[in-house]
Amino acid sequence: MSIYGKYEPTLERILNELLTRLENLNSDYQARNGQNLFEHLNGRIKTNASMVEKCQRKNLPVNVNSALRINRDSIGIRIVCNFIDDIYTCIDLLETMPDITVVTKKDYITNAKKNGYRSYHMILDMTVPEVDVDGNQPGHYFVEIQLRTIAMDTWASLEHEMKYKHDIKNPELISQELKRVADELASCDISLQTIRQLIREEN
Ligand code: 0O2
Repeated sequence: MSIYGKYEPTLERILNELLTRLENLNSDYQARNGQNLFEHLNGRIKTNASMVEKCQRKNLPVNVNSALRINRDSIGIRIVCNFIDDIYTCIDLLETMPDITVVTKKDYITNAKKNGYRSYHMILDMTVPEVDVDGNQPGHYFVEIQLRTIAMDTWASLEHEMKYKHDIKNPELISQELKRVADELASCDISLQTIRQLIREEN
């Protein structure tokens, strides 16, 4: 039996609804502005094994309350944008969705993590017609949104892969190099945005 129990179909439905809404937002934006709001989207329900491992790592009881209430990333969506500005436009649009309240925001773009990680994280509280784990109906479900540029996403994927390689001979050097590359990519993101601005000013 999954840690999500009878709530799993609701998680799947919410994920699919949000992905559709975001795709529609992108199409509308494209129609109005002639360019994409984001380059691509990924969504996932955190796997049972991964959620159980997270509960154990945090010394939480392995149950549905920990999975859906204490941990807030059972539903996760990653929005990957071409330019930094587009991330903040997406955030503004997400905040206007009527059945969504933003619970937390972490701007690791303005304040990068020590290892060089950059991304913007939001936890949303979404009101849905289905019952939730506290017995409320309409219910409330948390959703984690991560917003990044393509460069930030490339770096995070590589760094994530490195974390699971335990046979690295010189981890300090690798961390140092990863940090250096993260900073170089951040500088490229700023340059790309400046180039876009220059092109816009010419038109
Ligand atoms: P997965 O497999 O991606 O879901 P939390 O850990 O969620 O209880 P915290 O520490 O406040 O709470 O979360 P934060 O800082 O918002 O980051 C959560 C997620 O961001 C992680 O989820 C990663 O996906 C991503 N992340 C954060 N820091 C890093 C980093 O240094 N490198 C990379 N590659 N990703 C990072 P999970 O649950 O760890 O994993």
